[in-house]
Amino acid sequence: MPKVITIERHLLEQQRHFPQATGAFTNLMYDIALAAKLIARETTRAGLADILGMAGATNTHGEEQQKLDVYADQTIYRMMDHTGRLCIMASEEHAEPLHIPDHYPCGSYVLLYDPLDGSSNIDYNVSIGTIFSIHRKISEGERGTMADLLQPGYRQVAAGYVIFGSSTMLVYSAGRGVHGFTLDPSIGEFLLSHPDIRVPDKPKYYSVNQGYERYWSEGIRRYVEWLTGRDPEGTGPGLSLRYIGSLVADFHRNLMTGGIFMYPADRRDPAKPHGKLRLTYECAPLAFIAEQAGGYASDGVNPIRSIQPHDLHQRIPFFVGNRELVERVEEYIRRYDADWVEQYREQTRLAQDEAVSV
Ligand code: AHM
Ligand code: MG
Repeated sequence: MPKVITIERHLLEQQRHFPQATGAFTNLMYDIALAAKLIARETTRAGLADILGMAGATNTHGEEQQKLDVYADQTIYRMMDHTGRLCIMASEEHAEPLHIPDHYPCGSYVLLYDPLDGSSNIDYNVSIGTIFSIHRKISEGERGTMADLLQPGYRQVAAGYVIFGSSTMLVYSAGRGVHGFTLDPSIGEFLLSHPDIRVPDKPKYYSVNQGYERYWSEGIRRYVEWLTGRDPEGTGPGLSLRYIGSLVADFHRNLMTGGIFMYPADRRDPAKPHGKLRLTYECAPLAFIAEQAGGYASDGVNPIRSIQPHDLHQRIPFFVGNRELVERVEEYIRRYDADWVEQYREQTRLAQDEAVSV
């Protein structure tokens, strides 16, 4: 009989590498897996249950929330608020930090999450996902603070995502490689199906919303020409295009096949010069996974992991995938978008100064 490794067994085996571990991290991951199962149960019934459609409320970005977003958001919070493992949380769906209620104890970890990313796809049965990022508490005092939430990506203890697709998978890294588990719905267990995931050396796909090409900078346009082998020298790798429009699904596919995902800054909306995706909830955790699998992530100027967030909901350009592809886009941006880089640096510096003075 093949060796069946449940997520519980895997986590306990990992814990043995840390003799001082109290088990809090292992249990936190186990709580996440349990929340994932509950969300999976609802997403797979989405077409049947009377759950589709808008819940009526709008989230912090002015977008209408759908019922499953609300369900996923509340499920994660409620699963975590009383365990004594976390000191503070933040969710993409809430403008403000989520504090642990006073009557519950606090622990030494910090959780940031995007409860259900790609929710505009729910109505069409397209894969969606949950993304999470775990830090250690750095503030003094019992309760967590904003300083605990606004830590750069390189300080993450662990990160991961759950993809609700043709099957449900949980993929995570705690700094010892990237491991993927598939939910066996018949026994309700996540089983280790993808140990030690590595990005293949030879990339297959590039993923970007090509419909926005007219808003792209010179650097991005030339880079995509290169990717597709249409550059003047004809030296590009000639990749195929795949774009689902659901970050977790696009990221997961490229992690397995090799390639690059990008959501660059564009000129569509002068009020949003920094792209769409959020540093703390989306880019930093996926950057952590990518790097643990041998890839790399950048905002086009700096490694994602080096960026000090100044706002919980900060948006940044995002390029992630095979290292040489991401480094190449940085080169194109340096060469063709120098003005933009200068402006981006200046805006980031001002936003950071403002955040510090508040
Ligand atoms: P959401 O957090 O509102 O779900 O938006 C994020 C999603 C990502 O999953 C995806 O990569 C991106 O939006 C797609 O955006 P676009 O439709 O502009 O290409
Ligand atoms: Mg999102």
